[in-house]
Amino acid sequence: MKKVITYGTFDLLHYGHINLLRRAKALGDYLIVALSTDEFNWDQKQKKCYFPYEQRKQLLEAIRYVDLVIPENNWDQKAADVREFRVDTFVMGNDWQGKFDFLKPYCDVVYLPRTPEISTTQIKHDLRR
Ligand code: C2G
Repeated sequence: MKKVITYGTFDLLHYGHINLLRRAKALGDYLIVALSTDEFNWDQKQKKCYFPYEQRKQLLEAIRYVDLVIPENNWDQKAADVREFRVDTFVMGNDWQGKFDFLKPYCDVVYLPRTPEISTTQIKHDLRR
């Protein structure tokens, strides 16, 4: 079984996220999503989520491409996750191009093109108008 992992906040879930998850799953048979916790988002990413972790987790678990959701508590857990879950491929959108190449000794590292013109930031901005 070919296992894929990806990381993110996935707040205000949108079709850009779904495009990423669909393509990530297509790279294997089993997709793990490491979902940024509320604390990690706030302390390390300065992101205030609209939906708390449990609700973002519930949304992700309802997606056909997603097989397992685990917490992302910090920036430094990726190599351990790859080993613990015997991951074959690490996937991120290419806004992270090159940032996770340190994982190459442990697994394939794939950066996929982002979906243009959609982001959680954009959604929040548009809703404020
Ligand atoms: N994404 C995308 N297209 C968009 C928006 C997002 O392909 N229009 C991708 C991002 O590139 C990322 C994933 O969807 O791979 C999740 O996006 P975010 O929730 O914004 O994730 P981020 O805050 O970048 O967290 O340790 C890594 C971090 O947790 C990544």
